Amino acid sequence: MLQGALIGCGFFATNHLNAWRDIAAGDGTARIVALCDTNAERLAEVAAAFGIARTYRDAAEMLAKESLDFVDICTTAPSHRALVELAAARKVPVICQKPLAPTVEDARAIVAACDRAGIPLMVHENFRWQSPLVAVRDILASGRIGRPFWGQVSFRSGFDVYAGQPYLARGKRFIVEDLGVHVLDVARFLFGDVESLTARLARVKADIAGEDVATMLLGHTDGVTSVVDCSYASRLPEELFPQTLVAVDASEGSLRLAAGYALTVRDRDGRVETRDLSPPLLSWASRPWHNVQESVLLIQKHWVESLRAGTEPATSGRDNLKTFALVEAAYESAATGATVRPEA
Ligand code: NAD
Ligand code: 89V
Repeated sequence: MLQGALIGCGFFATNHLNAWRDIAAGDGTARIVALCDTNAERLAEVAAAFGIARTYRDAAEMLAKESLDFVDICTTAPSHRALVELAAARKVPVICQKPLAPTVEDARAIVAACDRAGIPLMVHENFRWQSPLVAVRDILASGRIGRPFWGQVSFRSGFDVYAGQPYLARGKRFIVEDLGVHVLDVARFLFGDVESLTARLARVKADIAGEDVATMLLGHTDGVTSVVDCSYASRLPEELFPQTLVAVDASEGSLRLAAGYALTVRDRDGRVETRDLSPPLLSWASRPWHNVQESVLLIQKHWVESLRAGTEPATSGRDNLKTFALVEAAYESAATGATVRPEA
């Protein structure tokens, strides 16, 4: 059984820990043996909730004392580089939450540190692991609707994300950096790498520092044109947080993943299929987060499989730099008004 430690016991970490507990109780391939958080109160609370006795307030001390097969970093971006570099110095494989870093320089330094140490790095970029989105990708790969030429990946909501994650209201960069990174990654997952990006951003909510609306036009290298749009300022008849909607038009058919995980496919023979792709509600999950929570379990299982097999995880650091480049390109395009060629 692989022995891991989790660093950062805040808002999102309980999802990681619940998923690790499922894995330990399931096929028993991995478990969390130690926890670290600089906040003593939070550390004690989470340690008690998950029955993890070995706790540390300093990651360097934990890495020195524990014999670990991996660390799972679930702190916010400003701390990622220093924490990954500590793990890399001890050659401990790393999972690091998104966004990988606050700057492209730090993101590249993180990937380089792991490469130099010869250790795997997986960015916890979990949206592409949501089962409805995996099902969409499988349909595209099957050729049932032919060759995609247009797509839309859309996340529009008015959900109060600031209540659980107050730091989201304070950053000069907000929706593209925090949520756009997921949705842009889904666009890459479905339609391939991107050669051009044009973006417009807006701030609608008055009392936040960054942008809460983004509309991006992507030119994919395989010829697909996609629209990726995100909003936390949309007051819709039905609140869909945190659903990602997808539309694809292809040479022989089309596909729509609509509200409520409702899939409609018109295939190359003109047949129309409708399917409910609602994700399961795991025992520890709660609506409306359950689709994200399922994806946390799936990406962590993938990490364990990759680590055991010695293969590169789907959202490795190297892969994630390409998604990170789209985030940078979006901010550059919005600032200059130009179409930008993303640089990984
Ligand atoms: P949070 O602020 O609630 O928790 C972070 C925790 O890390 C805090 O308890 C803090 O004390 C601790 N910490 C900070 N620096 C540390 C250090 N150097 N050593 C040890 N502990 C340290 O943040 P959160 O909302 O849980 O978000 C954590 C990360 O998860 C962010 O990067 C966020 O973007 C990401 N996130 C991802 C998803 C997803 O679906 N993938 C969803 C929500 C949040
Ligand atoms: O998934 C995330 O990274 C979250 C949220 C869905 C709120 O944007 O921060």
